[in-house]
Amino acid sequence: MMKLIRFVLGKVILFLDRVFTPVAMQRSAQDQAKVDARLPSLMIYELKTCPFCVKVRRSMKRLNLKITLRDVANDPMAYQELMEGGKQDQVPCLRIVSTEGKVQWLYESSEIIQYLETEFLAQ
Ligand SMILES: N[C@@H](CCC(=O)N[C@@H](CS)C(=O)NCC(=O)O)C(=O)O
Repeated sequence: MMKLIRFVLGKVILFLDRVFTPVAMQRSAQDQAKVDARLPSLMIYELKTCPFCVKVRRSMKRLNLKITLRDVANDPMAYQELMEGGKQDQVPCLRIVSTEGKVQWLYESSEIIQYLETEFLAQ
């Protein structure tokens, strides 16, 4: 029963997200290219119907960021990476590779959104 409720809720969340898709901010072609060049250093581990992941994906849309998404439910490798790297069985999680190659695993949707806004809102 709980599985069914979760399934239906997930579909409702995805439907509402599609209907009320946020408007993407616009940058000049040059600025967007600069932003896009930074995105391979970021990766988001997520679940499609997790409301916290939807929140993060909506922020990505608003900020016009095409960050690679890894669905931990359908990609065993992604789940293994998350558990080995981040060490917490929780999504969303943002994997950040610094310019020096240092890897950081950032949990909590509000912190991820704050990070993305700090890095990309003014660019
Ligand atoms: N406070 C967290 C909550 C994240 C959360 O509860 N995610 C769920 C999926 S919707 C999860 O990963 N649950 C597994 C667990 O916590 O072990 C956030 O805002 O990111």
